[in-house]
Amino acid sequence: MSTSEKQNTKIDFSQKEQTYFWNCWKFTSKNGQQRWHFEIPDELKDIVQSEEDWNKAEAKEFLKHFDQSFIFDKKVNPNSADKVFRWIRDQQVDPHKIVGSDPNASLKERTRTSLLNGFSFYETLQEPDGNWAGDYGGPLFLIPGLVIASYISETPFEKPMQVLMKRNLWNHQNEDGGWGLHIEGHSTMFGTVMQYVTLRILGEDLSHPDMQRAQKWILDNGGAIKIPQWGKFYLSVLNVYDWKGNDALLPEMWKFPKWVPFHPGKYWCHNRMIFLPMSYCYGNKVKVKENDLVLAMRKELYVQDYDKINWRKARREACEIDIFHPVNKWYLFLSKFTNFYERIHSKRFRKKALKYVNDYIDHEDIHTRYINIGPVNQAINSICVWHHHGKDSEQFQQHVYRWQDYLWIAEDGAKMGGYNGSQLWDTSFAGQALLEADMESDFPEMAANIYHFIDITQIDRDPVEHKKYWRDVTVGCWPFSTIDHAWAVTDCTSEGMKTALLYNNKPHIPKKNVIDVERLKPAIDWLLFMQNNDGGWASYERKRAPQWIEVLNPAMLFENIMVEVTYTECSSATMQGLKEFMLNHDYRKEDIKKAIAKGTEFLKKKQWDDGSFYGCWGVCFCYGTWFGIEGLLCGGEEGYENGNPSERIKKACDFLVSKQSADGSWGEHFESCVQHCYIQHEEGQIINTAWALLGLMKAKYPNKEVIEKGVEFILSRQWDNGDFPQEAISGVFNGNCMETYTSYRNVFPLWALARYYQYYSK
Ligand code: LAN
Repeated sequence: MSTSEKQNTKIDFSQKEQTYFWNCWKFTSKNGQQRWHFEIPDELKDIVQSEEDWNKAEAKEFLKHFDQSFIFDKKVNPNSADKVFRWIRDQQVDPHKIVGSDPNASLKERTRTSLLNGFSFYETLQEPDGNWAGDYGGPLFLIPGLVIASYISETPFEKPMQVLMKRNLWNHQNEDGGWGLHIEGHSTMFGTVMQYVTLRILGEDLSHPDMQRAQKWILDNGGAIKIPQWGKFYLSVLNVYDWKGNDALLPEMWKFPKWVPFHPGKYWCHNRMIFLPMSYCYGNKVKVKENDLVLAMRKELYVQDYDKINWRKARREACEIDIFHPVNKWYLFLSKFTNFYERIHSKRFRKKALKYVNDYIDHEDIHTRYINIGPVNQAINSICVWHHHGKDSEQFQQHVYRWQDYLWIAEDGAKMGGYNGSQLWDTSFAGQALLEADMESDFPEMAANIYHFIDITQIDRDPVEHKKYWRDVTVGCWPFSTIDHAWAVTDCTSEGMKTALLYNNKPHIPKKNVIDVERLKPAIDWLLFMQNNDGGWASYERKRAPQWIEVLNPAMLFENIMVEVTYTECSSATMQGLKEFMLNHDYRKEDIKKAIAKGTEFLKKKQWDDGSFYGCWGVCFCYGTWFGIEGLLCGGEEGYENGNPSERIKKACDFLVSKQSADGSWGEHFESCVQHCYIQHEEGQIINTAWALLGLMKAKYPNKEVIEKGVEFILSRQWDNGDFPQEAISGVFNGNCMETYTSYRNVFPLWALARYYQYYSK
């Protein structure tokens, strides 16, 4: 058949199954770098040879059905279940071993069967280099930043990606027409306006009834003038909000003397690395050129005439529904000075400050190999780099290359992850769960690959001129995701190190390179250095400024973003890592002992009167209390093994037990994080159940009935193929935004079952 004949063939895409379209996505991973590529199906190869060809009738017909195959019903569960990734894997791997379960067998036997099936299944998802890839979505404010970066730089995504980005937004529109801060959240001005402009950039307009519903939500709630600070920033870059409507984001602040307590160099690194490119854009008033779309959006987004808006007043406008953390009067006071300075600023000084900002952005780009610390500064840095170095520059092209590292394809479309993945984190937990089940010999390749990934992900470089750019040296530590990312985190370093040490003690696990004591010493030095004066550990850095700086938090949507905060989870994990090291090596033993003792005192202060611990990175009290218990035990508090538990352990266990439901499960709603009090989910959740059980079993909680009911609940939820269902969202950051961790549904139930199998069934 000649090419022209082929082109005339009408392909009936309506007859194709959903998986035909899913199969257009190919996934690759190298050293943890996750990338999805769209591959044109054979039937279309001759028809679509360039981006313009997507306008041909047949290609459009394909895209229509392609789009429909990613329709997702949020009402069933707003959390997608990584079906595309898991389906693709299922096609690639040989069927894994399934052990038949005998319902009459003992709980111990059934737990063993469940573990074997669970790990067999989980092994099919492991990447050849040892890590687990997965959906790290959840927040809805990330893709808009990236789409704005692609729009201003005239670097569009390929058509199928655009289609799925839109599909993802449609899938997550709430019934009232708006969008939340994250997939389970109620509609907010920030969420709704950001998705609205994203859809407009991607080609939708008000002829679409769902766009009309979105617009109605915005106008009914006061219009885009009421978007909180980050939104004001993004809209200003888009040129649909005046830069004058922002409080000054002065690049000059980087030139403050170092002793100033609110010097931006002292902010929590995520906030610092976002303020950095924001100050570049503000200093240069970067914006999209006025065009038809800009003019149209100015009309669509406001209740008042755009040209008559009082922008100075607009700075203070914010939609009530959005406000989680109101701005403080000190912020209002200080911004009077910064806003005044903007009016009189010296051009020479601005130039000098911007030069430092540029160098700093380049520094972050080079150190993280253009991934950047997170999705927000990836997008805004891209805008700055495009503006400063130009579209054809090597630097900008490197950014564009890395955009893909953040994009994930699932059955609900294309989304931007909260990080470039959670590879090291998930792999460490999987490694520990496998060892605790004592099944490394049943899954030798999985075990060897886990070790390999931990080995190749240990950070191999320090930021150059680290002091100039407010960084610490981090060689020998571990990141949350990949070696390319290379920002060290306390608990990731501890979990990575702990896993390495546990595997080192298993000589039968093959290792290409051994992570020996010399390689661990720098991590120990860093962890000891990272302990704060209050005895606790923060996330990436030591606390650099007093907590009161939080009064300058302008974001409204998040808490604890201004300075590092010491956390139960990071502290508990670090103490456990240090202890494991001390059990194996003598290096700095006395320092470690002191650090653990001080850490224990810190944890005691974090315990609430009811015995619980608030979790900052997982939902919520179940997560925090699990870490609290492990940390206290690590610090020497007594569990139940001798029938004489310490008061604190007893209280923590009593708290957990008081939250168990009649069916044996624990189920906590993400609102616990937001409202700072335990809120029951209407359904039992396997992940919460696993965390509660892990804590109770670590303390050797003696009431077997409590534990066994929980274990039965987990077993009852496991599927025949060994996988577990995706339930409610389980991760959180800054008190208000939720985050998907798709691997948690496998790793934590298996870990809890492992603990039960080993400790309680003997
Ligand atoms: C993460 C993800 C992992 C998380 C743990 C390791 C679980 C935690 O114990 C320490 C903190 C850390 C590393 C963490 C910090 C905040 C992050 C980076 C995130 C929750 C992922 C996304 C989030 C980031 C701040 C998103 C951007 C939004 C802002 C409000 C700045």
